[in-house]
Order: sequence, then C-alpha cells, then structure tokens
Amino acid sequence: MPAHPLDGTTICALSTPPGRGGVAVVRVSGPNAWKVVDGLCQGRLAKCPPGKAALRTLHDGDTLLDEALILPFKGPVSFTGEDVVECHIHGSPFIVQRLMECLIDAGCRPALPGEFTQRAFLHGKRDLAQAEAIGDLIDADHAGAHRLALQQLGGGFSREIGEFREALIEYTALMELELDFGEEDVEFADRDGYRQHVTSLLDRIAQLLDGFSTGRAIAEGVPVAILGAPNRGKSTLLNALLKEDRAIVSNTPGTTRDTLEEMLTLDGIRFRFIDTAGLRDTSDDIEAEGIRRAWIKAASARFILYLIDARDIQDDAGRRAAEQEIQSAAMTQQKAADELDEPAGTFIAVINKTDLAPAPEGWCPKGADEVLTISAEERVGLGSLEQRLGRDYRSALAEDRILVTNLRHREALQRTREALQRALDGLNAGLSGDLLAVDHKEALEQLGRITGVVTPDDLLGHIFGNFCIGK
Ligand SMILES: Nc1nc2c(ncn2[C@@H]2O[C@H](COP(=O)(O)OP(=O)(O)OP(=O)(O)O)[C@@H](O)[C@H]2O)c(=O)[nH]1
Ligand SMILES: [Mg+2]
Repeated sequence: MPAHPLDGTTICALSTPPGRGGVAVVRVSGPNAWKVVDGLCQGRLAKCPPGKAALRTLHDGDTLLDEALILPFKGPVSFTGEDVVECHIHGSPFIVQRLMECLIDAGCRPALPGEFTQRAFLHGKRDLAQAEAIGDLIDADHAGAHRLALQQLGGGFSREIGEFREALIEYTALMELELDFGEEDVEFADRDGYRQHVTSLLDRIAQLLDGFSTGRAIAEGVPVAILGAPNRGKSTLLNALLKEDRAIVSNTPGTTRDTLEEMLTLDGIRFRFIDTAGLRDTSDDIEAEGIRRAWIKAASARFILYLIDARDIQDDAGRRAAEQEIQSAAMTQQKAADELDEPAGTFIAVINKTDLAPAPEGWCPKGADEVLTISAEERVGLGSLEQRLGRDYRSALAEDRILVTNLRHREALQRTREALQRALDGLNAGLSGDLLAVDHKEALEQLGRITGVVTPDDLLGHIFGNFCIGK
C-alpha cells in the first residue's frame, strides 16, 4: 500500500467499478464526511441514524443531481473507523463524475489506491495481514483464492502470529529482568521451558513456510507441466483436459515447439496446465530451445505429468527403457527445482494410449512418485487424473489450514526463524538472557511486521505491567 498516513482529510472515491451500471457507490470517509454530504442533501442527512440507509435527494447547487440511498456511519463503528457516508446513486458515469466534483468542491480529496483500507488499519479496525486479505479477496477470481483470502481476513493467521509474539515478549521480559539482578545470578526464565517453547515455535514456523508453496499455488493456479518424448500425446491431453482444441496435435514427432499454458478451474481449484515440446536429443536450435523451456516450467511445477506410450512398455525391455527415461527425467527435474530453491513437484508417470495397448498391471517405475493410466484421445481416466491433482489442495482448504500466500509474510517468517534459531543456538552455547533477548527482539520485530504492530512499546508495557517490582 502507498504511504499516506492519516492527515485529517476527508477522502472520497467511487467504490464500484467505473462505467454504466444499475447502482454506483461513492464512499466518503473522514471528519467532514457527514457535513459534506449533508450539504449535498440540503441539510437532510443530519437527522439520519448511523448505520441506517435513508432515501435522499442529492443537489448540485440548485440543480437536482440524483435520488440516492445514503448510508451514513459514525466512527469508530465504520469500515475505516472514521465517519463514513456511502452514497448509493444511479450508475451513470455523468452522475458519478458530478458527485465527485461536488464532493471535492466541498473540501474532500480523492482517495489514493487502498486508502480506505489503510485508514481501517491505522485506526486499528484491521491488522496489516487482514488489510492485505481485503485486497486478495477483491482480486480472488476463483473459489480457492476466495477461500484463502477469507481465511486470512478472519484473523486466524494474525491471532497465531499474535500468540507467538505474546510468548516471546514474556520470555524477553523475564530475561531482561535478570539483567537487573545481574550480580545475583538469577534466572527468572525457566531455560528448559524456554527451549521447548522456541523449538515448538520453530516447528510451527517451518509448517507455515512449508504451506507457502501450497497456498501460493492455490492463489495463483497450481502449475502442472505435461512432459515426455515427442508423440506421446501431451498436446492431446491438454486439449482433452480443456475440452477444447487448443494445441496442435499431429502424428509428426516434434509438433509442439514452445510451451503453451492454459488456466482451468477444476472443482474449485485453479490449475495452470503447461504443454511442452517433446523431450529428445535434437540438433534443431528452435526445438532445443523449446526443450530448454520445458525444463524451466518443470522446475517450478507442482505436478509433472510424464507421459509414456502404453505400447512401449509391453515387454521387459520396453519397461526397463521407460524406467530409465523416467528416472533420468525425475532427476533432471529435481535438479532444476533445487536450483530455484523450490520443492520438486510430484512426479506422476502417466501411461497414455491405453486404448491401443493395456497398461502393465502393478507397474510402478522407479523415479516416479505415482502412476496413472489414461487414454487422452478417448478421454478415459481423466476424471481420476483430475481428482488426484486436486486432492491435496482441496483437503488443505477443507481443513482450514492456515496457508501463507503473501511473499512479505514468508520473508518475515523466514527472518523470524533465523532469529529464533540463533537464540536457540545461543541458549545451547550458554549465552546470557540479555544476549538471547537481542534475537527475540529481532523475531518480535519480524512477526510484528506481519500484523503491523509496534514492537518496543509492547515490550516495555509488558515489563511494567506484569512485573512491577517497585523500583
Ligand atoms: N490412440 C491414441 N492416440 C493418441 C492418444 N493420445 C494421443 N494420440 C495420438 O498421438 C499423436 C501425437 O499426439 P500429440 O498430442 O501431438 O503428441 P505430443 O506428445 O504433444 O507430441 P509433440 O508435440 O510432438 O511432442 C497424435 O496422432 C494423437 O492423435 C491416445 O490416447 N490414444
Ligand atoms: Mg505436442
């Protein structure tokens, strides 16, 4: 969000999308919100009870501008925590523009992007993570992203971060107190309890960080790379999933030359399917570039669908060759993922063209995490494939697990982890409480950045509030 601290101004903006529509909502927030709109209502707003809509006429000087539903709120019981008036007017671009001009003439300032939500944060109506969730909620265009944003808005993540901080503040306070008794060599903070506590905090932070790639995939579309040698039916599979003739399919090996990505939402989870150029040794520069790009996509994919032609694995020699190919592909993919510092995606061997030859019973090649059988052409087995791809994500959402999706939060959690690890190492090396407290403060600061709380006052408040020792 842009930096524009509270400046005592009254801001106004169109809160609905621009253009023609049944209704448009212009929102006004700040100390003069009521006064300004009251002027436009010719003095008929003042008697409105807060939180109740009233039908009023809006006037542009002596000219009637519109008949509007006015919804006034008195701070702090409002979205921003300030006095707010919402004007629900007819959705005509002309009326919106004139109303905005009248509001500005009466002393309002056009709001900056995100300024209503920022004011809500600055007035303590939402913490920072929740304020960010409002942006995510507005951006959500599929069920998964919507669910994640609502979860964060609900405050579960913020509460957990708050609890982490509370416990750390307590230990920090106790350790700082030990300083005051430096010569008496006392330990107010029980070291075993402390070690246990920091260890479990670190475990929980590791869990949250692990959930990041899941959360991010749900929010942005789970990347699924379709890989394999030429002619295996990769493009046919993409088309079958999309139920659309999107990629060129032909019997000529090397048909697909570049990567091709398509979004598809399956049962509330958004996927990004990536068709790639067939993998083979080639002296053709363009094809080689296509193959290089295929591996780049595979590196950050959450799933690799590695296609095998059922006809190629009918005898032992064929199965051995396929297994070698799969192992080598899985290793290349793992290496590529390592280079990006990403967890390697689930590698699924997909036996295709089972309409032409049966899949060998119980064959699970080394290197693959799982095996599925399909006929892309006949659209057989696609339901199971789709189920498999959505399974973990659907259950992650259904369990209401806290999933971090925001890079800023991830970075703060990573730094918190580093600081806590230093504190734990320091404890094991016998460092004194005041030195451990330095790392705590860093952890507190980082955690505080997630929810936007101010650190030093908290700490001082806690020491004086809970440990009054009369000095
Ligand atoms: N019988 C049968 N034919 C299939 C199936 N899937 C694909 N094919 C055929 O296999 C040929 C190659 O299909 P593509 O989808 O172009 O294969 P590809 O893996 O994308 O090939 P490249 O782009 O060259 O790497 C086409 O003639 C398809 O019709 C299947 O399940 N059954
Ligand atoms: Mg292709």
